[in-house]
Amino acid sequence: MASQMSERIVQLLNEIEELKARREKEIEEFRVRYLGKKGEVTKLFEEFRNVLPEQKKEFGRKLNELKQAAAAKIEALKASLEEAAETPECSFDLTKPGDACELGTRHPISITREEIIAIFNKLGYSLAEGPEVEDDYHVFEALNFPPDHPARDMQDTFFISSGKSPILLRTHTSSVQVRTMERRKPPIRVICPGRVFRNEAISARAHCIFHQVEGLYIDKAVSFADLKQAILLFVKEMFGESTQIRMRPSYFPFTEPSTEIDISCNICGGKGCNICKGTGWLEIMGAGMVDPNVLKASGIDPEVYSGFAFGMGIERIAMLKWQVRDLRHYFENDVRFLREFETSL
Ligand code: 2NM
Repeated sequence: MASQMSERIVQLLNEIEELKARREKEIEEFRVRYLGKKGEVTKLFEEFRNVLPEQKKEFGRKLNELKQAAAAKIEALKASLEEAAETPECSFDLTKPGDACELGTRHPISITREEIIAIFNKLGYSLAEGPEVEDDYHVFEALNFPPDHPARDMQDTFFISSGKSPILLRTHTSSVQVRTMERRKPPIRVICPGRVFRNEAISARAHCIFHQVEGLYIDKAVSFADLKQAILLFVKEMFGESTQIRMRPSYFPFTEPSTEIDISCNICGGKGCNICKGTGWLEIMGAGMVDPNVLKASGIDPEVYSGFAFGMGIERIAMLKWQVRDLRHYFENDVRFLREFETSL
């Protein structure tokens, strides 16, 4: 009798240790099977009565151990089931918000270009664009450049093909204005933004690729006074109402007379500082009355019409507006530089 009970206790201990449950219902079934009123462990307690008195102590201890082992196993199964319920099978929580995706910023050249265009749009200028790869005629010939002009030299211009009518990268966007004059009758009011290319060594002040905006206004009786007023209005919108302009005589093949335009230094207000090198003035663009030869070449009668044109480098305007010290920043796209313009979106 005693050895039978011993065997049964060891058997049940092993059985209980092996128990596995995936549902709460299974755990309850185990409890009933072992610890219920008619359960296996309960049955052994009933048989305990028949155990010889001198063996009662030992069997009592063994039985209590079995009962505790069964109860502990059932508790352990319940706990692991609860834990499993808290850790879903799919480790992705699809309801969680995603990682924030950082937004880029507008490039200062784009911000400046759009601001320039918007100002001239208000004055009635519309946008015109043209090819970056051009022919000699539209970049030089039609713009009154003499055959031996230094800009036509390999030193200054990137040539794609040579020969009688070379193909090249435009050195200014004036070629777009030539194409506009060829196609359209006056009145013409266009603004031409675009990339231009010059064979120059890269430094803080020069780059072989840069951006220009040029403007052209042709109608009957357009005068130098109209040019001056248009530029003054642009400058006040761009750099502030108190900005002054000054015009210095200059020379371009495509305009006569020609002028270079300065603005009063927006840093020192004209008193003189290290930005304006003590002069109180900053050069911002070139302009002039379109040469009659240029009008004639594109089929516009200079006896009937006159016009003015101007051109500026976007990099330079942006440099003056935001005190950028080195032109190379615009081309390196270092996010620490670009982030500076976040608020200008
Ligand atoms: C400048 C300065 C002065 C200019 C002239 C023309 C055209 F096609 F009408 F003749 N377009 N742009 C011009 C005039 C450009 O840039 C410094």
